[in-house]
Amino acid sequence: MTQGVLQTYREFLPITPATPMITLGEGDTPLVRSHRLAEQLGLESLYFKLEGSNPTGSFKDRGMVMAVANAIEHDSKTLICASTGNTSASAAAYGAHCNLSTVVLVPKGNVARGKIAQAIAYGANILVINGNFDQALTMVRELSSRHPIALVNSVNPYRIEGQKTAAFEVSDALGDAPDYLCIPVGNAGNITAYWKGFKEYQETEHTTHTPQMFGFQAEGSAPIVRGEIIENPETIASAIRIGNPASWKSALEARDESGGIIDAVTDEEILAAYKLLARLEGIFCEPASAASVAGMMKSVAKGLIDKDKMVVCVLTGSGLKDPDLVNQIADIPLRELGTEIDDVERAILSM
Ligand code: AN7
Repeated sequence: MTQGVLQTYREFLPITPATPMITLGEGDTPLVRSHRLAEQLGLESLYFKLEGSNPTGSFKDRGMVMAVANAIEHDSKTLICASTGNTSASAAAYGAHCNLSTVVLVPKGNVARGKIAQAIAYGANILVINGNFDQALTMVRELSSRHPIALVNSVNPYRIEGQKTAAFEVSDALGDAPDYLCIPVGNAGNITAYWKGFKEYQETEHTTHTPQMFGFQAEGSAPIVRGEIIENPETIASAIRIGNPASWKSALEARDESGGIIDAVTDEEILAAYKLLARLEGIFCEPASAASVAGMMKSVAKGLIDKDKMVVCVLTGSGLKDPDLVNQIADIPLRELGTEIDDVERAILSM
């Protein structure tokens, strides 16, 4: 039976005797070694952390299980979040699992279809906001202070606690921390969580060092890189279409304490990496996730990554979340035929 992250990492988590040890099977995700992309780039050891293998298809489940357990411990009956899609899918799933009602605010027109489908399926109360993620987050912060409802965005410190378990898993799988950790940055909760996890694992002598943290924003939504709030963020990677990250300061700390970088990648670079991952590695992630690989490739080209060192790219969510986007890279026409075997044979032989 699957243990889940609360049980597996309970000594590192804010768990009390009153915390319900809930799980949907989150965590314990694969760390897959790259073959073809690593070879193309001349990298000795490149790995992908497949967070799309979590129960709702993204890394959010690690933090959500902790935040929801804490909400239940404090007698909350309702969860609320703003979301570019994955947080709402995760909140809705754990809310359903624990018989809580879940309210999600999503920006109109900028959430991938699969993520909305999940919130609907899990029975969340979905409010579509005629504004962007940052405006929705401002509202849920205020509403959760006015009412006894649990805010489960990553401004909730229990989310960060749960998410840091991914850094433990990466370190356990490799036998030590990697040298570089490449990760997409949106609201900046995940880079904050990984950095906290890597530091705790070093302090407790599970690892000998911490990685350099390489965070990547999308060019049209790169407030941290530009050093200013972006009022109208844009990017094809809708998950990280965020102009005023809540964990801005701690993302800068992760960068500076680790000797890392936070850089921007263009939508073209994101789509190129998205396609390469699928075609060279057989890994279908969502576009926001591909930002980590796009950024890694850009950093290799700039000479910022030592090719002999160990590199991990975090692939934060599944490609199935955003099926419409595959049209942007699809250059394979779908051929329709009848049921004549000779026609099918001719088609195969002419490929
Ligand atoms: C696939 O779901 O913000 O920097 O509301 O879904 O911790 O925000 C999602 C973010 C990267 C960025 N990859 O992580 C939300 C939301 C994927 C994501 C990020 C998100 P953070």
